[in-house]
Amino acid sequence: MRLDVVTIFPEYLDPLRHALLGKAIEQGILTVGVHDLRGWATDVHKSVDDSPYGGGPGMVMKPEVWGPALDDVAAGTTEGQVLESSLPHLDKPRHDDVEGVTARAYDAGEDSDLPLLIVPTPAGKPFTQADAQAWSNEEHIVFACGRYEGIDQRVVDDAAQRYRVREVSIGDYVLIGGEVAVLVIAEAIVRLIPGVLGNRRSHEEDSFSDGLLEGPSYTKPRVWRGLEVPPVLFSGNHALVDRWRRDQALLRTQAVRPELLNHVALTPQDQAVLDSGR
Ligand code: JA5
Repeated sequence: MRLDVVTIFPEYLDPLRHALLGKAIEQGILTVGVHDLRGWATDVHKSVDDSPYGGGPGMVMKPEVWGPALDDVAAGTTEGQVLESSLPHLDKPRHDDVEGVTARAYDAGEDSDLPLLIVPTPAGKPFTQADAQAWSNEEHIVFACGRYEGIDQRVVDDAAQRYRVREVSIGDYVLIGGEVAVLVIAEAIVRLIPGVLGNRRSHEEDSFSDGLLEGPSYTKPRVWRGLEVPPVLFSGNHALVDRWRRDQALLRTQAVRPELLNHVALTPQDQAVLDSGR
């Protein structure tokens, strides 16, 4: 997978090269390019923003800077890092280069060969674990980081000619730019790429994977500051342990995120646990 990020604060994305994502890069599973938007500014002051039409506070990011930046990053013609892990997909014939396939208008729907453009914004659709799972199969994802009051909307509208565009929110709060949201989304995606999470069999026990929050976990010592580990975890009875963990997940979900239960298939036993409600 190749990830590109366009931002006016490239150093904010340094954590992408650390820990889990750094390991994926070393393993050759992931290539990351971080691009300074000001590299596409044309005036002497390298300005990337201007006052909003219609008035109001703040500044809006300029389309004449963002347009060429996203064109270049889509084409992979940016200087700097070689597109190592993404080279194979560039060799692949495009669908409309294949004999018998007729090129169609690019607004006739989404072309699955196009890279994915993710634009974090509090006005976007909520980013979910299902999105992370789906996007972990992408070959090329580009992130556009806004600052100020955001990016001129025509940039996002026009980018749909070269990308599959997704405007996404990571939660109902305001940030000063998209950079931190990119770190969140990138980590959620990359950890799901096969081979990136070293010693994990599957992600089936992750919170949200069965629609429930995960219950509590414990390790040694058996008693710590007078607090005991629940005895069922020493029973050696795997069925009993699994049932207890399911009960804990159900009860925690009911307590803190009850709306999630509307999308979970509940057995009569699950329902009884919830009704006994603690
Ligand atoms: C702010 C210019 O979902 C939380 C988010 C807040 C926020 C995001 S995502 N992007 C921006 C932004 O501000 O680009």
